[in-house]
Amino acid sequence: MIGTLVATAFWAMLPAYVPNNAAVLAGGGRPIDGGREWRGARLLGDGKTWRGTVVGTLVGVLLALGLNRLADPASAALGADLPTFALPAAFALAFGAMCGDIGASFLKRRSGRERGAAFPGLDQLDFVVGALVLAFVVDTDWALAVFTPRVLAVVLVMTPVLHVVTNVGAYLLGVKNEPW
Ligand code: CTP
Ligand code: K
Ligand code: MG
Repeated sequence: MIGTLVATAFWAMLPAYVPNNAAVLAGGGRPIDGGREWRGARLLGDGKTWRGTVVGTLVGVLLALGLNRLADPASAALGADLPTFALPAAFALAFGAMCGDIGASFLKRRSGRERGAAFPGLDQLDFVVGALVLAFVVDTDWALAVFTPRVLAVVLVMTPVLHVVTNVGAYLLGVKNEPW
């Protein structure tokens, strides 16, 4: 019961989990804010680039399309009813995750935090909120069917744990500058 709930939550959120990690690998090049400042601090900072955002979104969408092909066998194997992703939903999850992360950087700069500074709580959930909000806006019926209250509860508990584990892992591997 709880196993299928966790499997469904993880599966449904994978297209939102992967973009930020892809952006870390693909990042570099021109910052989205073009170096502009607002009220004495960078608008977003050098950590939010066009390349990272575009590649991250693309990787998330492609992953969702790949999951679509695996949905039937994976559902049968796990005894779960794993959802497929229509293109609008796939895009909303991936791009929404990137937007949530970008919005968090905007808030970090407004609160005097330099690039790379930690903002506990926000760091672990910014992309989830962005992904879910955009998914509910773009494909409301799909989002209501997939993200039931119980699945949402699992997502909100599971995501911070996964975020900490993947970021510490990326830091230890040397691909990320900070372990958050
Ligand atoms: N990245 C990117 N574009 C994005 C998001 C991330 O290029 N939209 C890349 C950047 O190279 C960034 C790295 O991924 O430095 C790590 O992402 P993150 O931790 O979100 O950025 P920080 O550098 O920590 O900057 P901030 O303080 O603004 O979060
Ligand atoms: K971040
Ligand atoms: Mg960071």
